[in-house]
Amino acid sequence: MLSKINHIGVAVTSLEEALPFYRDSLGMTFSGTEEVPSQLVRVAFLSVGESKIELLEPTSPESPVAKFLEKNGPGVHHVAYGVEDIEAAIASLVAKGTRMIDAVPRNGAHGARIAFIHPKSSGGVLTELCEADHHSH
Ligand code: CMX
Repeated sequence: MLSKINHIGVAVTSLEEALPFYRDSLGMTFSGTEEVPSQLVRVAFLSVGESKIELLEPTSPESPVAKFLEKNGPGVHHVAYGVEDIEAAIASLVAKGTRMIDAVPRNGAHGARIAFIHPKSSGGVLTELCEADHHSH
């Protein structure tokens, strides 16, 4: 069902302040920023091999990332797995009793379709399913 780890999300208070460590100190490839209105975040993408790190900055106090930062401070926020067919993956998880935050996929960054599993159903790790946009490039 899962193809690979697509990315790891890291909550930050400021993309500008967080970027130099990843881009300059760790030497990751920075491929730009994008606002994701459906998630109330602005994200910066960095890649290392075929894996990505997604830095997440809240765009509103209502953002789930703003709430996370308030409670925990900056740090690892979620793990996202690539899936070929997100509806099939959601249906299979629901059939096994998993609690979804998104029972219907939403639009994520880079034209991907995403859905979150509730951390109560995944041992405290916020887990995302991510179906890449096959038409993009
Ligand atoms: N990782 C692990 N646990 C988390 C979490 C996270 N990132 N965010 C919240 N939680 C936990 C809280 O600690 C809390 O646990 P307790 O009940 O034990 O205290 C529980 O989930 C509920 O959290 P809450 O603060 O009471 O409720 P929220 O209103 O913050 O809702 C959640 C939590 C997970 C439903 C919400 O944050 C959500 O919908 N997240 C998914 C969407 C998201 O994070 N989008 C941003 C990423 C954007 C992107 O990648 O494009």
